[in-house]
Amino acid sequence: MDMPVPSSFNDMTQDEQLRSFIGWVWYEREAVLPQRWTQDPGTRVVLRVNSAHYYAIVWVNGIHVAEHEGGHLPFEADISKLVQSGPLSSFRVTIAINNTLTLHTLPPGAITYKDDPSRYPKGYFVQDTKFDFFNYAGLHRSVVLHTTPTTYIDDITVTTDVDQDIGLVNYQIFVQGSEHFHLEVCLLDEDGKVVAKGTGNQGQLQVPNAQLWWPFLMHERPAYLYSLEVRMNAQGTDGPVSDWYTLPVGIRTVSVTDSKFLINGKPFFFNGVNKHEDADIRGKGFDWPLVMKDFNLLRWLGANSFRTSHYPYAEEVLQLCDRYGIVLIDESPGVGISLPQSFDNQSLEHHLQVMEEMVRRDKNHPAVVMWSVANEPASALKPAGYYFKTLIDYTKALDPTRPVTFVTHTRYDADLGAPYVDVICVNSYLSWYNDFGHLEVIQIQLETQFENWYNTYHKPIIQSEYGAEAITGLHQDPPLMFSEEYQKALLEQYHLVLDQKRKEYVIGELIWNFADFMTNQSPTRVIGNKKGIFTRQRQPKSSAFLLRERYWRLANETWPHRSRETPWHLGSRRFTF
Ligand code: BDP
Repeated sequence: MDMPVPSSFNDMTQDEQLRSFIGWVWYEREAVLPQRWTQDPGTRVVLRVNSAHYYAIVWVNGIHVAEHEGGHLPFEADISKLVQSGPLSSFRVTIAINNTLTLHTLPPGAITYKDDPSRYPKGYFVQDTKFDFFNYAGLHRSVVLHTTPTTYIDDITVTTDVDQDIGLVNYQIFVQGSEHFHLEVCLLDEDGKVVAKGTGNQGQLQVPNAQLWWPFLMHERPAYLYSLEVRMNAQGTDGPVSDWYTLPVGIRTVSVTDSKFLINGKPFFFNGVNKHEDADIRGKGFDWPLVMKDFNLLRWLGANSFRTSHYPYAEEVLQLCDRYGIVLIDESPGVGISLPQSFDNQSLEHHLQVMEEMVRRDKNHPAVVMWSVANEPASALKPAGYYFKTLIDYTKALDPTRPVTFVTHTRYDADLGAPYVDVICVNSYLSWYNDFGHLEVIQIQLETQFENWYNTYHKPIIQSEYGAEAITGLHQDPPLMFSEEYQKALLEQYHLVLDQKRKEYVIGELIWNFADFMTNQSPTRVIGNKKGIFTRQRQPKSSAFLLRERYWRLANETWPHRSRETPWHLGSRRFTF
């Protein structure tokens, strides 16, 4: 059957067996390459898979070229030898994908065989998961072919600092294919003017009167991006080779005190949301119109941040965050780690590998200000202390410039991972999963929650999830659960306490969730999770207007000196694409 890429395969047909399919699916297509690529031995041809959920094996003309575990991070294979060996300029690429989750995958899952013949057919099994979103599968992001010279710029690491009004840009460049190369770097401002130059594979550029990268609404000129142009010249086996790459660079600093999160030395508040990569029909497939609509809704809301709950998002999303000044907490797929077996060495080793791939992919984005290694693990279990200490230490070693956290729902006095985080991120569903229907208990319980955490750890706190389900169009006053009024009233109760605690040590609030999203079927889910403030089709519920009023007001109060947003105006519009 024809299958579009990028897309999840699950919702593409009327076939329920395909929708809930567990096992191997096979993607295959022929591709034609320009002769230039196949005839020139100085060209390196690369096949890059941006996301294949979950386990993938790749063949080119039937020859195994890559294998990868993990559904949210890219991998690639050098296929030059295979496509340059004969006169053919077309070749076949085959990608087999298995969506089975086990106790050692991220996220974990388990296949349970039901072997009571009086209740289930022979061989019957189900995939159990401990996370609350549908396990969509397939090629969720593009599969691309690209070329480099045989000696090429393989990676660049940029970190930035600020000294008075001088921006410091530290760079390190990794070249593959030859030991003998010459590197030139050049930093350009947004007008294309060269502001600093350097040579060699590492160094520091100094930018006097640097324009800093500021979050959306925190400054009159947010999200300023310089361009780092890297040019390499080398002596290859067949003569001189050159390669170049341009990387957007935002100069900014991030630091954490016992009660504040500082960006460029100024207190930053996460007025934001949690998201999912999720939509009708395409499932988790990347879709530009959807991404653009979401960014426009974020800016309409006055939201300055989001968490990539509960896995790394497409790189295009991070690039837009850099450009708009939307701050990110970048989260790994460590969601639903709940059984003791998922804390063992095999799981830990894979988790470390995922952090390595994630930091390598996302390290240069100024929008990313913190790593989250997990969401709601069973962090009261005995092995959790060692597990999170190892994971957080390792992440800090990979990237010493950003704070690291994980998001908890464990009690403050039982959490064995919390001692190792820089910021306490806590989820709570007061008057939803407990004391349901009783909005009057939220204030006292939330106050207690914050005080307990703060008095134990003296670290800044983010309310990293809170919310309630609302079926759009369902109204009930006085508010009852599942109505738009109840969702709104619950948020308002949270806000009363958040307004107080923001003056002390609470540094952020991330609503659960930006939009309704698909989950497994269950008696508590009405075709998915309905805690969105937008529907799955991105239409606002009443709570979206409440949040919009709040976020714009908070921005105006906290950062009054920023210039006003340009008002919507009639007349012609300029589109860039
Ligand atoms: C939290 C989870 C999130 C769920 C949410 C909910 O982190 O993934 O979707 O609860 O139940 O515990 O709506």
